[in-house]
Amino acid sequence: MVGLMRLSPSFICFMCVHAVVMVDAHLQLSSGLMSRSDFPTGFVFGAGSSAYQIEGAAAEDGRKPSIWDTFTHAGKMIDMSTGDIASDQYHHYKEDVKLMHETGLEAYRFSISWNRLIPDGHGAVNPKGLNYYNNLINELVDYGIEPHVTLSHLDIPRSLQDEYDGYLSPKFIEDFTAYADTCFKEFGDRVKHWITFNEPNIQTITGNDLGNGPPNRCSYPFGVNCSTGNSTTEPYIGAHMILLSHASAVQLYRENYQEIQKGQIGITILALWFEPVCDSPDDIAAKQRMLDFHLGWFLDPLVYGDYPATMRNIVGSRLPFFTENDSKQLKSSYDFIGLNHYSSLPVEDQPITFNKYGSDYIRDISVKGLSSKSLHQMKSTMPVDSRSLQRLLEYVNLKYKNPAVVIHENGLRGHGDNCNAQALNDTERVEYLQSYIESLLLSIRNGSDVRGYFVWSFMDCFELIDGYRSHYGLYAVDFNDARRKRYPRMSAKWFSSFLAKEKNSAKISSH
Ligand code: IFM
Repeated sequence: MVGLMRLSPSFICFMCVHAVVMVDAHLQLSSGLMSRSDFPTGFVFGAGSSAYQIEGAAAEDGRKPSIWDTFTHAGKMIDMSTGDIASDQYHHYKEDVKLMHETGLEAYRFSISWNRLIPDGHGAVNPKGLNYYNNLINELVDYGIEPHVTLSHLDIPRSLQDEYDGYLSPKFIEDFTAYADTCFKEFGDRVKHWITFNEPNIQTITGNDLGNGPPNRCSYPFGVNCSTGNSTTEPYIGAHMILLSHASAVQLYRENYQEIQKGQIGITILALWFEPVCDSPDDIAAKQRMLDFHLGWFLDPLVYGDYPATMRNIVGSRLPFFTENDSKQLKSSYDFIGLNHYSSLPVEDQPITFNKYGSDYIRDISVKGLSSKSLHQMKSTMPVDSRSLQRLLEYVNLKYKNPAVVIHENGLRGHGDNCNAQALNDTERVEYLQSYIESLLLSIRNGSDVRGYFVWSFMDCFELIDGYRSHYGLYAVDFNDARRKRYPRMSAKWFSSFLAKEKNSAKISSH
């Protein structure tokens, strides 16, 4: 029949994925109705950073290298960059905190550099490192900005890597707990929100499977440019040790500090959402496998005390086992779960792929969607679909007993020159943030227990994926300027006015 054509399955698949993006554009247009005061009492809005990405002063005041210093100094970044100076917050923290205050931030999420505080990973505390973090925390507290502190944001002391392969060794648990102890003891009178690890579910994939992040370990035929490693076992061993280290630090906090300091502690994982490319049973099953390997890998042990059955079935004995005691210690070892959410990815069932950019973890999951090229590129190609956040939060609510959740990272990547007029007039980012914050509000109204939201990132910094070739900041940083001058983007102004609304209405209502 003329005029009737058969759509090829691949075209139909193309449409399912792209329809999502188009519908979302409509959703964004309808926004603007929400305000700060729509969020529950106690809900906190902030923005974030991490030590290696923002501090600079890499060789100053007694700081010794982390695995990131080793990686960047070996010329492993695509743009050959390092975090040696980065945004230089180490020298500009006072003006940065003032900027946060002017923006109206209620909280600032940053991480402590373990190797600045305890340069050898264990042993003596560096007084200058201690002084720096005390000053930063005091400055925040003076301005009424809550410090939310990550203990390990993908960086660990190089000395521990050299000594015993870092988080691949059980020795890591003891050293991490001792480091956490120092932080609780020194800063816990003012810090009430602790995050043990940031994105361990990506750390071990990039660091020990693909090798495209520190500690740059992988094995043939997976990953690229590693001199040593085992992609088949190390991601699982590393994640296991990190989980046990987290549980040990939480136990210490609960036993020795929580009652007096009255803080909260949790862990933060990268939490993408996944959509099956087609509605076929195979793709739907692939989506669930992906969720189990991505979220369940950490959330199942934390909520239920063991890895998801899917993982055990597929990974077998390469997946370490928890003792009864481990499981007990892990279960409920959080006051909140931190989720870093950027968007959703299409997932397609795909039996076994091998190529030199492939990942053994992805081969285990047998999905296509993350496997091609490399995992570290994924965020640059993500479609914008703020409903992915609603789906994620609903899934976490239903599958993991509605835990308290904090969205610790959400933001939009910009590419290229970060200080030109177009980069400063970042209307796309404004739309992105507005649409995601709206989705968040809808999720809360739908019953999710979300306690906070942090934009990634407060200002441009050294990006883990591609150094200074991309940026997420509300503020641009001129990396060609010795003083690293900061410039507000449109998104900073938008976020500021969004946050100010409540203050205005609060003032009005108090009269
Ligand atoms: O910059 C990173 C951050 O360190 C961890 N989460 C993703 C961000 C953007 O790539």
